[in-house]
Amino acid sequence: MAPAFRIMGIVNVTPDSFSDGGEWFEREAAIAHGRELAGEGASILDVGGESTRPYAEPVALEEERARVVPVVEALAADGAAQVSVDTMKLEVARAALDAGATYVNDVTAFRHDPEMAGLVAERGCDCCLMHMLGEPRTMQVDPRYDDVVSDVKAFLEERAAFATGHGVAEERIMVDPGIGFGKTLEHNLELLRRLDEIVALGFPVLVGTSRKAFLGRLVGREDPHERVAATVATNVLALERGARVFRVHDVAPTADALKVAAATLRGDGA
Ligand code: HH2
Repeated sequence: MAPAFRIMGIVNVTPDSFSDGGEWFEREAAIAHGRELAGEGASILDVGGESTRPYAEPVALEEERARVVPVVEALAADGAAQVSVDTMKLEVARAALDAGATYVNDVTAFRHDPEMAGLVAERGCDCCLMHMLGEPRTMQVDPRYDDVVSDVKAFLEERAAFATGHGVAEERIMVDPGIGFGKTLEHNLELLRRLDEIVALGFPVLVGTSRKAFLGRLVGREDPHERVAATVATNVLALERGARVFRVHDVAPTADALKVAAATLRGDGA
C-alpha cells in the first residue's frame, strides 16, 4: 500500500534567520537543517532561496541561484530524501535540477515562467502547482472570490491542463490550494474544510499551513515558532480529507501526529 502521507521539510536559504553569519554559515546551516529534517522523517526537502511571504521583495536570479544550488547539491548527494526546489525562476529550477533536485515547487504554477512546464516535462521530474491570487507583494490586499473552493479548483484544473499540454506526465503533478496566498482567514479555513473537493481533481494534494499568519490570528500567537500545535491540527484535518503531502517547518511533531492519524484512519500503522 502507498504510504498514507509524505512530509516535505522546509529548508530556507534566506538571510533573515542567519543574518550576521555570512554566506558560508547560512549555507552550512541550511544543509545541516535539511539533514536534521530528513532524519526526523521528511521524505522531500524543499529548498528555497526567495521568501514568498506577503509583501516580500523579489530576489535577483544570480543571488537566488547562488543560495540554492550548493544546498541542493549537498542534500541530493546524501540521498536521504528527494530534493525539491522552491522557485518561480526557470534558471534557478534548471540549475537545481542539474545539481540533483527532482522536484520543482513553483508557487506561480508555471505562470511566472511558462517555460518551466517544458523543463519539468523534459527532465521527467515531479512538480507542485499551487494556487495564488496575484503575486506575493500584493496578494493579501483585499482578496475576493465568487466561491473560494470552486475558484481554486478551476484554477488548478487549468494549470494541470497547461502542464500536461506541455508534456508533463499526469503522475508527476501535485496540486496545492496555496493556503495564505491571497486568502483571508475565512478563505483558508473554508479551503481546509472543503479540501475533499480539491482532492476530487484526482491529483495528490499538498498543503502548506506551517506556522502561517492565519493560525497566529486564530490562537493569538505572534511568534511563528509557537504555532506548531495549530499547524499540526490543520495537517491532521487535511490528511483526513485526503491530502497526501505536508509542507512543514516542524517535521518531528508533524510525523508523530500524522502517523497516529493515518493508523487510526486506515488501520495500517499500528
Ligand atoms: N508556502 C510558502 C512557500 N512555498 N509552496 C507550496 N507548494 N505551498 C505553500 O503553501 C508554500 C510554498 C510560504 O513561504 P514563505 O512565506 O517564504 O516561508 P516558508 O518557506 O518559511 O514557509
